[in-house]
Amino acid sequence: MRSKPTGAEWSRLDPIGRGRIIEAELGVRPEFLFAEANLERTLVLVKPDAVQRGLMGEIVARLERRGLRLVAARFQRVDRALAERHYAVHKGKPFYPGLLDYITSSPVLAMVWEGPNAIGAVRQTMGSTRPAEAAPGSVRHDFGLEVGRNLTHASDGPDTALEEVNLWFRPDELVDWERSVDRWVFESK
Ligand code: IDP
Ligand code: MG
Repeated sequence: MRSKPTGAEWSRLDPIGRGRIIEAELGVRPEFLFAEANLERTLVLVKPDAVQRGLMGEIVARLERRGLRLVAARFQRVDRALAERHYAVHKGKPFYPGLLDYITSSPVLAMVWEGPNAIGAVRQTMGSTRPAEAAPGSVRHDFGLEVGRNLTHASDGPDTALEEVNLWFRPDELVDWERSVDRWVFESK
């Protein structure tokens, strides 16, 4: 049984990676060891329709106000290769060609956000995939009508979050930082 990595080695690992190491190497669920273990990172895209409609600020503001912490951000075009990798799971579905056209049609704002249970929290803030079914108050409800123009992407689970963060950002682009308000937002701080 190896003890957990320390110092720089530890801080370079993303929270999901840290949790996995704790679980694999110590044989215990990470939440029993560290209060920070439910700290998750998730990939968020402000898709082309939301960028074109001037909703970047609105969407960032909602995530900030929720208490989530920004880890990385890049405004960029999406080439076909990146679009295909990001949406590989949907290859073969009827909407796949249209989805690739949509996501490559205009720049996106790609971001990583973190916080306690951030993956579920961000999905909740964005709302259900189909805007007509999204909860009132969610981004997709408040600004959308159709599934093919649903404004945002957010990772849907720990495995996809890790894969997507690594697909869109290099490790040195992920900023480890603390806010003075963290202890007023994160109970474990
Ligand atoms: P998600 O974005 O809420 O995770 P997924 O089911 O993973 O939803 O689908 C990925 C994206 O593909 C959706 O956000 C939406 O842009 C698009 N999409 C999904 N289903 C349809 C559809 O039936 N018609 C058109 N586009 C769709
Ligand atoms: Mg999805």
